[in-house]
Amino acid sequence: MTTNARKTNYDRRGKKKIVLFFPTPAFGHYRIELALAIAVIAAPLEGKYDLRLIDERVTPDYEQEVLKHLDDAVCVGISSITGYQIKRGIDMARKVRAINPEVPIVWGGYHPSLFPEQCCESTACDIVCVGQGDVTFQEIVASLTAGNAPENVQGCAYWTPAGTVVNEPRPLTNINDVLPAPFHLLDVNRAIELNQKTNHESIRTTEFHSSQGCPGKCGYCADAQLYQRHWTGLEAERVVNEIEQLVKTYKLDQVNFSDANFFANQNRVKAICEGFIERQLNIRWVASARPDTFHRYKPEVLELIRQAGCKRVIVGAESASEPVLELICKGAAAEDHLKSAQVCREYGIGGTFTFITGFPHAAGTPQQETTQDLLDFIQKVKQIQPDIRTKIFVFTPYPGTPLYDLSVKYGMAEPKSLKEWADYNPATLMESQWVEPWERKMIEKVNGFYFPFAYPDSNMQKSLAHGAKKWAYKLMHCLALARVKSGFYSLPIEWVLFKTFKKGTFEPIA
Ligand code: B12
Ligand code: SF4
Repeated sequence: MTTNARKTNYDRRGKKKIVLFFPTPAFGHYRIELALAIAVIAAPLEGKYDLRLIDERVTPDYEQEVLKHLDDAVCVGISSITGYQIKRGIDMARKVRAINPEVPIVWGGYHPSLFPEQCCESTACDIVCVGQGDVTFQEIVASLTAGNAPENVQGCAYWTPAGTVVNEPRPLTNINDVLPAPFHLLDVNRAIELNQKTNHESIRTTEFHSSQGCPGKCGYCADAQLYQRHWTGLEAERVVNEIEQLVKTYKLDQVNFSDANFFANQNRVKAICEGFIERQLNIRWVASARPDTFHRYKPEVLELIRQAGCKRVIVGAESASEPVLELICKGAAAEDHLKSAQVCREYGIGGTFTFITGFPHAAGTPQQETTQDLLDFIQKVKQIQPDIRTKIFVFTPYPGTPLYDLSVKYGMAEPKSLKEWADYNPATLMESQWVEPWERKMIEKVNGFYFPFAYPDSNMQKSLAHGAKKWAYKLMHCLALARVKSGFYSLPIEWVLFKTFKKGTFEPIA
């Protein structure tokens, strides 16, 4: 797609429809997390325009649903994070252009916010919403329906034949001033059912976004770039009211908070838990916590968290090595991880502790924390509480972060266009220069297979005690424990057999 092929017409007077497309965000199997980004930007436009929210993963005939509304469309909006979602977004943009080259295409989300000019250089994109979208998108739409390019809209960039114009940034909006996400514009029931089917589960789960930003400064995290380390949370009462409504409407059993840092404010968490208990919501919930925050919560609040149905906290531990924790500016120590594990055990709250291996280091210098070091530490966590799930991700440098800049300094090739960013994802970075292929295999084998059998969680303990497969599980448990204790993982016949019969690992994040 070349720049001079553009026929975009910013004069959208008289147009009534707004098409918002949420492309599949990641390659491979991920649970469907509701497309809340497009719901939030749709909220202020409800009742004024005919809104079509289309999620590639959920909407049947999604392509036709996007393409059939173009002639009467003010614009087509596309949401994207870095990587595969761009690929799917570009694919849809090409189809839109082929049917109606005049309709402006607006991109928003983390990736376009980081590279507004680069995005507008691609003919897949005319306008970029930088950062929060609710007010900016509303103003972009107002500008287009008045017949103008978004010249006076803060927080946006837009293509013109003379080049891309980047407007001044928009100050952050307090999340309490943002309207509730209109879940009814998304096909929530279908998303729930698809998740139930793919994950073989009977519970009904959906996402909820209750705060934005995070005061942390982890060097691999894109959050600071968008929210400038400024955390704001929805008032507890609003969280409880909205969730109560969702539970009733969609008969929910579980809510997954998609906040960057749900536990940032202890008083708010306390009030939310009290609300859940008072209203007898009887739901389970999952949320993310920093390792240094969670174990410092007051015992009475931790008890409330348990009583209010917290099923699992997702703790971004990342590393147990002091130099690595310093490199990544985690602001937490290995001791914090272990204390958080103890809290999980004491209060009967499940945990998923995530780790990252393969942080950038100069050529010729050794990795500061080897895969074996990390596995040894995870063993300590499992010994404290076998119910804790542990995930090891291989580091992928995400743009807009200090560790991305360091990776480029150490020789990583930088994508230079929207199209090149489309191929940037953990799957294509398999040959990461900081992790050897054998280490990836080791992680999959030991963390994904031997640890869960060696330190069985409550589900596996049931399988060890009862059922037809009891003896097979018991045998696996003994073998795995012997392997873990001796550190001898060669000739992993049982692992090869397991992989032949079962795909994936046992431990989903939530
Ligand atoms: C849900 C989620 C997922 C979901 C869905 C992704 C998605 N696109 O929503 C899944 C599970 C698939 C996922 C996967 C991954 N994720 Co993720 N995920 C999130 C999470 C927790 C919440 C996103 C969300 O729903 N926010 C709520 C909505 C309301 O906010 P929003 O998306 O920012 O949207 C606002 C604006 O951006 C804007 N906007 C957004 N879209 C649009 C569209 C238009 C047209 C307009 C005008 C405006 C607009 O307006 C919205 C309202 O203000 C965020 C962290 C966070 N708390 O935000 C990380 C986050 C988006 N993920 C991230 C990452 C790195 C990943 C993974 C790589 C993790 C991993 N190691 O596996 C993978 C991706 C793999 C791949 N690329 O192949 C990074 C993204 C960094 C980047 N440069 O893009 C984030 C920011 C986490 C972080 N702090 O680093 N993730
Ligand atoms: S604690 Fe989480 S959200 Fe906050 S900066 Fe670190 S990684 Fe990002």
